Amino acid sequence: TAKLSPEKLLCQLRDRVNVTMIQGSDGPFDTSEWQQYLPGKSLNESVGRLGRCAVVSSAGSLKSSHLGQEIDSHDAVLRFNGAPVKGFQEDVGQKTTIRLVNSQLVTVEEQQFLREVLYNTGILIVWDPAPYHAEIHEWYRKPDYNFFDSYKLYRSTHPEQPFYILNPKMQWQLWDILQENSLEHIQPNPPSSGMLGIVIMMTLCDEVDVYEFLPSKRQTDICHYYQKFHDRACTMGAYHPLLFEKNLVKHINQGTDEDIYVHGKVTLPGFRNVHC
Ligand code: NCC
Repeated sequence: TAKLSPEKLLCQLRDRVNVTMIQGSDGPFDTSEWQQYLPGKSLNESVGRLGRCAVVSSAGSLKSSHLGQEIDSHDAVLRFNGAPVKGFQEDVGQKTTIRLVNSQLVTVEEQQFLREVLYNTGILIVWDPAPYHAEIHEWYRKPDYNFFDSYKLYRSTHPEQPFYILNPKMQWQLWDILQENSLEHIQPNPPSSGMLGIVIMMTLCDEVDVYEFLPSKRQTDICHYYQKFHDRACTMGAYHPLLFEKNLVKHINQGTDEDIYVHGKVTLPGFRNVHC
């Protein structure tokens, strides 16, 4: 279904998707109140220059994968939402450098988010679905989930832990590229945390290995490796354009089909290594 060559697609991603975190100089966040809460250091300063990185999807197919050691051998590991490592190290490893969470988790499960120790490791990034190409001010007045109070509370209790808010413009810059490269019309819903996390790591790392985003031979209807819940929509997508995301990632994969089948592993270049 892809219309552009893998090389051109990588260039589009590199040049059109602006991966930035909200800063104290940005629009409605340029108040003295917000200066207290937003991290002083940029994400780049917090992580430094990264070589090999791993992105670990939360898919049920990670179960019994024995990928833990391989995942931990990377310089940095990104995980999603409430995906645990405790008790699952053998399959998913134990290193967590960055955890990308959706805003629903930072509000609805606020109590859990504020209490659960799993969130206290690594760098946190929260994202919230914004209206299509909305201005930051418009989004700020009406976020999909109002996570701002919870964010502030978390920052007050964990001031040393870097915790960023993803600039919402990124999700639609990425969505536009997904749409342009698909023959079908895509529902205008933002990409999944998985797809956002992949592109975040492509901006920070020399090379990115993604695990079980494209399912291996272990593919299953079990939604997450850490829960018993069954739902095909977890792998194929319902709200998020997951199927289109997966087609795009398959198209730019630099690894082998065997690596996908056996390890659920895709290898992507960091944007530093994309030459246009
Ligand atoms: O399930 P979720 O995603 O936390 O998974 C993180 C990312 O892993 C990839 N994935 C997951 C399961 C699966 N079988 N195959 C996969 O490829 C996807 O790329 C996914 O993004 C989200 O994207 O934020 C999502 O969050 C959950 C939920 O809000 C959180 O887990 C917090 O509890 C959403 N589920 C529900 O709202 C019920 C999910 O739709 C998207």
